[in-house]
Order: sequence, then structure tokens, then C-alpha cells
Amino acid sequence: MTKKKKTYKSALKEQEGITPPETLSHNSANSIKKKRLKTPSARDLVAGILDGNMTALSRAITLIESTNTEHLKKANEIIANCLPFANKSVRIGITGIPGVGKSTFIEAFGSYLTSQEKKIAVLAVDPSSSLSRGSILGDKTRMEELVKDPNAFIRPSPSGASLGGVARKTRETIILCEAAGFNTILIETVGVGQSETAVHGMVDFFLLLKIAGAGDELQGIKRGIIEMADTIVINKADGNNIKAAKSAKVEFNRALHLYPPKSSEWTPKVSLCSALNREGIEDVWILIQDYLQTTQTNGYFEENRNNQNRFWLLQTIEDRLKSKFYNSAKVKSELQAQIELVEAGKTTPFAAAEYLLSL
Ligand SMILES: Nc1nc2c(ncn2[C@@H]2O[C@H](COP(=O)(O)OP(=O)(O)OP(=O)(O)O)[C@@H](O)[C@H]2O)c(=O)[nH]1
Ligand SMILES: [Mg+2]
Repeated sequence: MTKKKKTYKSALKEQEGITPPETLSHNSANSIKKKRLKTPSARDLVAGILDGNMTALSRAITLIESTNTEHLKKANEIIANCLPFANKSVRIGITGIPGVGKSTFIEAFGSYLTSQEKKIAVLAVDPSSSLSRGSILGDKTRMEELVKDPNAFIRPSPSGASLGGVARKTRETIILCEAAGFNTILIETVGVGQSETAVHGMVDFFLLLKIAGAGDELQGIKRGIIEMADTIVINKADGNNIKAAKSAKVEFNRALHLYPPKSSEWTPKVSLCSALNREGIEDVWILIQDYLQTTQTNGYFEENRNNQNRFWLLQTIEDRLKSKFYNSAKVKSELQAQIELVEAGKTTPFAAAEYLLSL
């Protein structure tokens, strides 16, 4: 037993219990700094994400985007723990050629959604963005309101050499955003190349933005994209453009009838909007709700998500096998020689492939 310490009468002793203000204490300022610098564990990040903490969400997405094996391991742990809390959302893909008004539309549509008590996450799939760090970041000025909106989370496209890599990262990011409480996910992609197909494969609803007056070739629109669209929204239906937009609507409606019925049993609709003037925005949301009603009732919504998951599972296996093969030291040292043998007609492509696969 310690003796009674009643000698604490001295003024000096009494002060020991008083914490000096942080600004004055070098030590406590340092310890705060250390705490901030400490990398949070996967468990900390999951807890933060489920709590709706934006910093935790951003840090976890950075891990997904990393190429470091340790980071990816941690990212996988986070994703696995967030997965049970994801899924309660609607995922909307938005595509259209450069300049059609995607960013302006997302600003208007996103602001409308947050005014309707939705929490939205805006992501992008833009494989060409490794240099520019994504179109969304580039024109954040077009999303001025959304950037400041506490109910909106905006993340530019992950950079990556391949579309497959970018698509995988975005898919995983969707899961984290949903676990963080974002119930409406908007995924933007430029309608050139194959990125719109990848986005179509990760969303519930696919929106094609168009402008009147430009032919399909001019708009870089392939038949496939129209076929994927659940709605075509003709943007810039304002000023002198209204008349042209209205006749484009008639034209597209007619064209859409030439396509076979979709397995969703949903008939794609054409609507007009002016993202700039924020007209026709609510109509798009009403249409999407209509779609959700139809597809949730007939079971397509669920079936589509299951199909997408199956596809991504197989895709991931394929990607992993490929990278394991090409990264193997033996293959690396023999591949070029086998190519040369094939070119010289000394072996067949099949024999060379068999040999390399057996290494
Ligand atoms: N008149 C009119 N102009 C619009 C409308 N929506 C967008 N614009 C203008 O069109 C231009 C391109 O708009 P963005 O929103 O940057 O287009 P984007 O599709 O995001 O373009 P990229 O990011 O380059 O693919 C801008 O100058 C916008 O102000 C609209 O509804 N009406
Ligand atoms: Mg844009």
C-alpha cells in the first residue's frame, strides 16, 4: 500500500494534473502529428467507411488504385468487409461523345438527386486518363456545385494502362462507395473505344447523351451503343437548338423501334434536356424510377447484377492467369525466342504456345 500522499499541497504539484494548451505543448503537437501520419489499418478504414467518413473512403480507394502488392492485399480485405453493406443502390452509366455535356449533365442531375435526399458518388472510367488524371478532375469547374455538396462524392477515373484494370478498380470503388452510404452511383465514360461496354457491364441503367444535328458517324456512335442504351437523352435542347432536338427525338424513337426487344422487357425512351438550363432533369429521374420499378418487379434487376458478377469473376480469373503467365521469369526469357522461331517457320504457333504454357 502506498502511503497517504497528502503532501500534494504544494502549488507546483497541483499543476501537474492540468493539461497545458496544445499550442503550447511541443510534445502533444508532435504526438497528434504522429497519429495522423500513422497508416490506418484495414479494420480502421472499414469502420470509417461504414461510418460514412470521406477520408477513410478516399484512402481505401487509393489502396485499390495502387500497384503495390501489400496495398492490394489490404484493399481486398477492405472490399471483402464492405461487400455485405454494398448493393443497396442504383448504378447509372452515362456516356456520350466529348463535348456532349456529360459533366454539365452530371452537375445538374447530381444536384437534383441530392436535393431529393440521395447520396451520390460520381466515378469515371476513362482509360486514357493516366496523364490528365481523369476528365472529371479536369473539369471540376463544370461541377462546381456538386464538388461542394456534402452529399456528393466525386472521384476521377483511376489511371491504368488497360481498360480492364481501370474497370476492375472502378467496380471495387463502387462497393466501397455503397458501403459508405452512397445510394446512387453515377459512372461517366467517354463514348469512344470500348469503355462504354465496360461501364455497361457494371451498371443497372445505361444513359446515352446525344446532341441534335450531328449524324451518328459524327457523334462516333456505334450501333452497339444505341443497343445498350436504356434511354437516349438529347442534350442542349435550348435556344435555337430546340427544334432540331425535337426532330432528333422523333428520329431516335423511330430508330429504337428497329431494335429487338431487350431481355429487361424495358423499351428504351428518348427524352430532351438542357443540362445548362437544368431543364428536363427531373424527367430523366422519373424515367429511371420507372425502369427500376419494371426490372425489380420482373426480376431482371437482380438477374443482371448476378450476370455481371459472374462475368467479373471469370474476367478476374482470366486477367490473373494472363498476368501470372506473362510475369513468369521462364516465360519472359523464352517468349521472344519462340516468337522468332515461329517467324522463321521453324515451329508452329500452336507448338510454341504449348511449349510456353508448359514452362
Ligand atoms: N447550350 C447548351 N450548352 C451546353 C449544355 N450542356 C453542356 N453545354 C456546353 O457544352 C460544352 C461541353 O460540356 P461538358 O459538360 O464539358 O461536356 P462533356 O461531355 O463532359 O465533355 P468531355 O468531358 O470533354 O467529354 C460546355 O461549353 C457546356 O457549357 C446544354 O444543355 N445547352
Ligand atoms: Mg466532361
